[in-house]
Parts: sequence; C-alpha cells; structure tokens
Amino acid sequence: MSLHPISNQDEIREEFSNAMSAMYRREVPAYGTLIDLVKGVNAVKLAQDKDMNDALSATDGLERISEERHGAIRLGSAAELSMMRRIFAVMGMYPVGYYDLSVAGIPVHSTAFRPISKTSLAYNPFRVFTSLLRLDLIDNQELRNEAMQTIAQREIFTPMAISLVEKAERDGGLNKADASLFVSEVTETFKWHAQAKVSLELYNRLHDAHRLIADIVSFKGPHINHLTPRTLDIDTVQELMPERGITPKAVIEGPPQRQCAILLRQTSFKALEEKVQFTQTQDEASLGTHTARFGEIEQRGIALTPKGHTLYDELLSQTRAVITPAADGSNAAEYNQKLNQTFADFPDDWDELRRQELAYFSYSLTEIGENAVNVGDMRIDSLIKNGLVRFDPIIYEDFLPVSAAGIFQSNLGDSAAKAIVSNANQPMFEADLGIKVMDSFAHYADIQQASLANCLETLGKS
Ligand code: OOG
Ligand code: NI
Repeated sequence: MSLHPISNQDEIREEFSNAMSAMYRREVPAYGTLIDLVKGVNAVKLAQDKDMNDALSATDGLERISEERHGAIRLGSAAELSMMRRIFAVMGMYPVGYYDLSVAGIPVHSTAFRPISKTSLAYNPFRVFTSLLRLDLIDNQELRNEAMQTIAQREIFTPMAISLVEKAERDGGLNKADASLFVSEVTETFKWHAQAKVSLELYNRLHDAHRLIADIVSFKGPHINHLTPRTLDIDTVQELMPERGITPKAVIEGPPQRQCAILLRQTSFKALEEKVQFTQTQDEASLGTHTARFGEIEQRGIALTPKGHTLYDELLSQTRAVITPAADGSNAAEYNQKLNQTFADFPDDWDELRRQELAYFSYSLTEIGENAVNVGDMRIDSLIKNGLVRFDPIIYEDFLPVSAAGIFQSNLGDSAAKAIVSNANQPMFEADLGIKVMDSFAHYADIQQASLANCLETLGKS
C-alpha cells in the first residue's frame, strides 16, 4: 500500500465543480443572484410537493439539489481539445455525443465531457459542454490564418496542470495533495482575462466574421462562459428573473412543461458586457468591451430512444415552422402556446412511453418480485401488470443541439446569425479529440437492457 493513496475521480470532479462555482460567482455577480433565486424556488417547490421531496431525498439527497450540473467552454485547436480530454479524464469525465452546431449557423462542433456510471453521476454529475472552433467554415483565408496563428501562440494550460496529467496517466491517478493542486491549476485555464491577446482592430475583424470567433481567439484562455445549476421549477425561475434584476432569454429551450418530463429544458440570462483591454496598436484606442458570459438553469427528464427523439425533433420543427421565438421575447406567449399544442402528440404517460418504446426505463424487482416463486409468465408487460417488476425513468444526461444553438444565439445577438454552410464532421472532431465519442443512445439502451436482464435472471431462478 502506498503512503499516499490515489484519490477517487468522483471526489476530484466534485472539488473541481466547487472551485468553478466559487470562481464564477466571484467573476459574475449576477450568477450568484441566479443561484440564490434557484435555491429559493427549489425550497418552495420541495415544501409544496411532498412526493417530489420524498423521491428526491431518497435518490439525490436534498442538500445538493441546487448545485451546478454543467458548464461550457469553447476551444481553438485540436491540441487544446486533446489535452482537455486528458484533463477531464483525470476527473472521470469522458466525451459523450457529437453536436454539430453549424446547422444553426454557429462555427463550432461539440461534445460533452461527463461522468458515465450511475454511481459517478449520483456522486457529482458535473459536465462540461466543450466546443471546438471550426475555422474551416470561415471563408476569409487571411483572417483564418491570423486566427490560427493567434491560437497557436497561446498555451492555455499551466505547466503544472500538464505535468500532473502526465503523472495521473502514469500512476493511474493522483494522491489527495496532487489532486487538490491539480484542481487549482486546472481552474486557472477557465479564468476570465480582461486583458485580450489581440488588438481591438483584429478583435473587430474576428467579431465581424462571427462573434464566437472573436470570443474564442482573442483571449489567453477558454474562459468558462456559463455554469448551470439544477432547478425543480424552471418556469417559475424564468418568470422571477426580471424581479431580481437579471434579464432572461426570450423562451425556455426544449420541450414544453409536461406531466412526464422528457429530455432537457433550459433557459439562461443574457450575457454581460464586460470591459476589455486590447493590445495597443498605433491608431486604435485599446479599451473595448466583450459580451460572452452568462448564467443558465436546467431541468432534466427522461432519455428518449431514437424513435422518441425523432418524434421530439419533428414536433419541435413543426412548432418552429409556424413560429420562431423572437429574441426580444415579443412572441414568447404565442410560441409557448404553439409548443404545447404541438406536443399534445407526444404521449404523456410513463407506461405509454414505455410500451411505445419512446423512452428508456430502468427495471427493478418490487418486493413481490423479490419474494416470488415459480413465476410463470415472464413477459415484461405481464411482470409489470402482476406487480413483480417496476420501471423508473432513466434521466437524460446529455444535451440538445437545437437548444444549445438557442443558448448560443441568445448570447450572440440576432445579428450574429451568419451564413455558415452546415456540414457535420464527426470524424474530424474525433481525430482532433484523439478518441471516439461515446454514443449516448447505445449507452442508455445498455442501462435499460442490463436492468431488464437482471430482473429476468433473478425471477428465472425463483
Ligand atoms: C454552449 C452552449 C450549449 C447548453 O446547455 O446547451 C450549452 C456555449 O455557449 O458555449 O451549454
Ligand atoms: Ni449550457
């Protein structure tokens, strides 16, 4: 036994998410206001809804309900992305899913680094939505070269962070002291820098090509651009934000409010305009501003099968073919009404979702099932009907490209919708990342299948 045992990855991730939270509250005071609002609304919801309170205290523990569930960063190069992957791996966070944002006119593609196992997710679900800039989608060759050179010149990781990653890879983890040092070194990478790496003149040209390019290229590092706590009542938080002096985006992204929550609902407050000091050029003033950082909240529901996801996508595009939410919120009520109306076609009953194979469930034995002898009819529907097996929703742990695009857009302003040719390129993303991303559908299907097989095996022996 070593004198300095290896730290659990889940604990390192927990320490990291706490450090990020503390840093972001210091950097963006409005985010602290949002957290307080979310905590208050969660407390009211738990007091009003006893069933929810009981269910959550059994599964999630009530004291961490309002903690951060995810954050987001944007990287500039393959080298940055692959090192970031190695860093997240030390904290038990692995790339799941590929999101092509070019379809929405945003020149990035993304994955989410997240914990995978049930126990790790339950311990601390913190994920980081990570986007990589796609300079290949920028027409202007000269600007593309300048952007590439600027990014190539920066080193976003501290030397200590890199050497601790190497150590973790060599030794199979980090001891407690190294883990704490690692967290503080890694947190450095996500800090805000009011000092830009570029001149105001270059910033403006990058900004004109696409505001996101300016955000990614102009700074010393990939500042965390938002953190996202969990809310138990997203509609109420959305409604109360203005009272607390923060401006919400026009509409909540994702599915409408339902009895059986599906996928993910999100909203955010608009990014703040912050003062930036640009490098001096002869004829430009060096002070300017940049708008990038915001706060977001999320509420999660059940993961959908490919069939369910296709139905979700269809109903969402049906809605948006009739009404697109305006950035100023002027048609928000009409949009919500249309969304509700369209989603009436999505079954809103757990058993219906299960029988139509629209969503993923985890099966387990009831007390009757545990004690059953000589079970005759082993078909799953009969086992459920006879009270031997129960089924619970598997929660969606990933993201939604249309929602992500809405979050990006609301913080880029309407004018940022530039003509970007849509072209997904997962192989290029994975080559840059250094490994393949995990397929989330396959992962949810495995969890469901394993839970079912487990029930059937035990009952078969009875
Ligand atoms: C990421 C936006 C996507 C989400 O919750 O869908 C995202 C970004 O703005 O960098 O975080
Ligand atoms: Ni987000």
